[in-house]
Amino acid sequence: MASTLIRNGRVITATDDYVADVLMQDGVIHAIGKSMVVGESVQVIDASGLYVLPGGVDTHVHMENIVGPSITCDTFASGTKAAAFGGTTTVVDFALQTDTDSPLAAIARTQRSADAQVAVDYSVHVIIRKVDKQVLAEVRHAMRHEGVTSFKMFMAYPGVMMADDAAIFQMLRQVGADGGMVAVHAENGTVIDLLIKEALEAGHTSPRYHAMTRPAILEGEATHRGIRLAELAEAQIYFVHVSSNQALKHIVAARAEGIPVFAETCPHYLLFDDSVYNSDEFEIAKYVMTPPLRTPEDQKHLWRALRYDDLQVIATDHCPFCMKEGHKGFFQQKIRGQHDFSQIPNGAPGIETRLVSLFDIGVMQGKLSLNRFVQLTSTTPAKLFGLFPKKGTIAVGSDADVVLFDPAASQTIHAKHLHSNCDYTLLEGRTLRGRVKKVFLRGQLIVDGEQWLGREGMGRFVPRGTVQAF
Ligand code: DUC
Ligand code: ZN
Ligand code: ZN
Repeated sequence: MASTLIRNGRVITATDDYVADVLMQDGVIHAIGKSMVVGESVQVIDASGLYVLPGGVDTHVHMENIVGPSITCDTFASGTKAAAFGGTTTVVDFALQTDTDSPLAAIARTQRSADAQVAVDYSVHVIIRKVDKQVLAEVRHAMRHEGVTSFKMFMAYPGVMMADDAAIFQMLRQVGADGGMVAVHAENGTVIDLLIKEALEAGHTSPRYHAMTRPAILEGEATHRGIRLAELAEAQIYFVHVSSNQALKHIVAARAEGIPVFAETCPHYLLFDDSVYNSDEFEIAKYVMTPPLRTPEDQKHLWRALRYDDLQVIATDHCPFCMKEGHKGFFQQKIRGQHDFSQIPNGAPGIETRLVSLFDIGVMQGKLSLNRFVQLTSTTPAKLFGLFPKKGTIAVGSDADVVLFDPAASQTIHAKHLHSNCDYTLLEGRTLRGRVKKVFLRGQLIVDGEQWLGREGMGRFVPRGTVQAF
């Protein structure tokens, strides 16, 4: 395989920051040095003035996922192409245990769809809805033999996705003992469903009531319950999409007690607040995601937690649904909830704008150091989900997943220029500093400016190890 030398870029990892040459060969980083001399067969790329970052690792994305009665509008092909353009070279999606199949069947089914389509490397968390002896046996098998070491469970959506506390406890106990991770959606689902029913009965049907029926206190209550279950199970636990200080305060306290609690937030909770819901226009269905956007005060706490490591990951929860009826052949997406907010599929796009938006509002605004930016978007997600050091860093022997990032460039975001199938972006018209210039997947150039050089199916399923956070 051809070798490429990235000359004179500023290499930034979670811990280092230096100018060097990086030689990529046979899909991995072969050598890092100064003024390296290479043969004529090696392609040399001048990266002077550019950052050389490890490819982003996004451990919370939804392609072709069934969410209630809808399916997310990105295929594995479109979603991973969008990921690549945004500087993300590894994604962890979901395999859903349905009523009719088992965890192992869910993994196999997802792989059958993904393998031929993915343009970046990938893995899956298995969503576990019901737990019995057979499920627990398959979960253990998935961890030991399939390289699938994380599982997601919902405390929300009764009758659809919700698992009861005993099921979550059983999973925490076994997966924790085996060194894997249970990722939890923490909201008190039964109380939320009651609030939704009452709102609709009162004639409150517009999208703003999505937020009003999912108050932060119910995220906090479920987070606290999840922590206590993990404590009893003596297991590590990971909270997805943390949005509020109500949740954070329990996470901070538990970590201070020495309980291995980990958590992510998402760019939308840092970019926007609940003032967007001050309208009865259906347009705000764009912001119907779960949990909903919170107050500016919550946002301040999220930034603080990111700085002091009470939050360890920023993942997108890329869960796209179109606003326009029939866009790219997708019908009945957000519009399903035109007369009933509870029918709006929950989720928003964000996979392609994660790095650049966080670079702008985090690094450029002095809230995150460059090292911390890399740690939150690549290194720690790789460590928590068993991908490190193959993924998540620039080191000799790691996969040559490399992003050349121009900190001096800027761009104005428009949905029509992005690569997701989604017909909108929450960042429409916003100018952001920083730009992904080139992306390499295992040494192959897949994004070169606006040019797509990748192809469907070139991504690989990555068998993962256990949690590497201790
Ligand atoms: N939770 C997610 O993680 N994604 C989409 C919807 C939801 O409730
Ligand atoms: Zn969720
Ligand atoms: Zn999600």
